[in-house]
Amino acid sequence: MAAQHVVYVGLGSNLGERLENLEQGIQRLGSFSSVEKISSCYETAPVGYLDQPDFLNMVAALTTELPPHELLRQMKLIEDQMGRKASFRNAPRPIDIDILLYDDIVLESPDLVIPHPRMAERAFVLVPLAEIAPDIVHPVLHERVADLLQKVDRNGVRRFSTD
Ligand code: PH2
Ligand code: MG
Ligand code: MG
Repeated sequence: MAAQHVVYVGLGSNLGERLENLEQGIQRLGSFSSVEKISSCYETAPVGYLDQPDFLNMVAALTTELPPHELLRQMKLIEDQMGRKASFRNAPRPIDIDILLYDDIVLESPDLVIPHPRMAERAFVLVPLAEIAPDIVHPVLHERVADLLQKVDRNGVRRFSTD
């Protein structure tokens, strides 16, 4: 059996039925990985390009045999199948799925950088990630996720009720 890798992915949606989009995204991840943990859902103010609707964000822990670029390809397929249009960077989207951490690898290639280069600045990533993996150590910054979270402003990130 091929080795299993532990991967943390961030999911975001700010178009259409946001919660359904995230749930469908998670379900589709299950076709090539085992979804081990899912964070709560958070409603978050847009970061970067501000003139767009609020997001729902969550983080999932997966195990998979897929190597990083193959995992990326599968995640892009989900985004395409779920109607994401290629437009401008940070544009509103029904679903965005990003690899945050992949085991403790450090990878810099033109189309994929792991750990995700902006994860340590983003409360919409760190709040849900700290909920399911507070003790994971960032392999470049060598700091725990819970400690990284202490350094960011978490205004604009609030629990979203899914009942
Ligand atoms: N994703 C971005 C840019 N800005 N802001 C929030 N709140 N949530 C996101 O998922 C997000 C964002 C680029 O992918
Ligand atoms: Mg993103
Ligand atoms: Mg993305």
